[in-house]
Parts: sequence; structure tokens; C-alpha cells
Amino acid sequence: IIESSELMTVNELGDERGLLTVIEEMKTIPFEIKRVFYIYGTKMGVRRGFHAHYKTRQALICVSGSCKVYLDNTHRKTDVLLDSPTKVLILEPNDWHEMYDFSEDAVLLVLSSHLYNAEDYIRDYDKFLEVYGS
Ligand code: T46
Repeated sequence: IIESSELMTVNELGDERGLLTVIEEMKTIPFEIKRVFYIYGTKMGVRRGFHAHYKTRQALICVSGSCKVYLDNTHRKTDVLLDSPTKVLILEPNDWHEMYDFSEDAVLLVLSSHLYNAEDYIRDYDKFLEVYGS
């Protein structure tokens, strides 16, 4: 089964003090959050990621600055711009992803459905096609 990544826009709660955005597991995003990490201080021109997963689902939010995400689920290749803290990109395990074009101030927040496990990564593109291609 090929699941599709999804780009959602979440609500911005604002008042005279500023802005606040909420993300809740099983509500805003379709999985329970086991792990949180963030990518920042990315050097200019750097491209990272280059993998898919076996089980892990993730939500990517660029909470500061901007970056782009290249996605390939063997059926569709797309580029997504994350340039607002209200944009949430849901990545399914079968989404090969590469993050690039990070602005200097970019902080990419990642919410993950699983704890870190190096075995859950598919880092070889041919292996990715073997597992998810049809
Ligand atoms: C993903 C994209 C969006 C850990 O020890 N624990 C962790 O939870 C993570 C995420 C990483 N690491 C170690 C593994 C590497 O030695 O941190 C180092 C950098 O990780 P990696 O090269 O996998 O980083 P990215 O930016 O290529 O990918 C990361 C996530 O690993 C990955 O799951 O989907 O961000």
C-alpha cells in the first residue's frame, strides 16, 4: 500500500501578545508522538535526509525560517516548501525524503511516531525501490 504524504495548514491562535500554534497527537497529526528532534544551523547548500523508513511516520514543521523537502514515493516526486510554522508535512514511511534550501534561521521540528532505530532507515535508493516500488 502506498500511503501519501500530506501538507496541512494548522490554525494560528493570535492575540495582541503574538502567535501560538498547537499540535496534538491523534488529532492534528495522525499518530502518537514518541520522539521529537529539530534540525538547525544547517550550512548553506546542504542537502540532508536521503532515506525512507520501514515504520516511522513523521510530521515536519519549519518553526523558524524556511526549507524545502523533496519527496519520492515511487509513484510521485514532489517538492514542498515549508515556510511557515503553520505548515505541517506528514511523511509516511514510504516517502523517500531530502531536505534542502535551508534558510540561515531555519529550525525544522520533526515529530516522530517511533523512537530512534537505525534499522528503520532505508538509505539505499535501489533498496527503497525494491521495498516500495511496484
Ligand atoms: C528524518 C529526517 C527528517 C540520533 O542519534 N537520534 C535521532 O533521533 C536522530 C533523528 C538522529 N540521530 C543521529 C543519527 C546521525 O548520526 O544523528 C545523526 C544525524 O541524523 P541523520 O543523518 O539521520 O539526519 P537527517 O537530517 O539525514 O535525517 C533526520 C532523521 O534522522 C530522519 O529520521 O526523517 O531528519
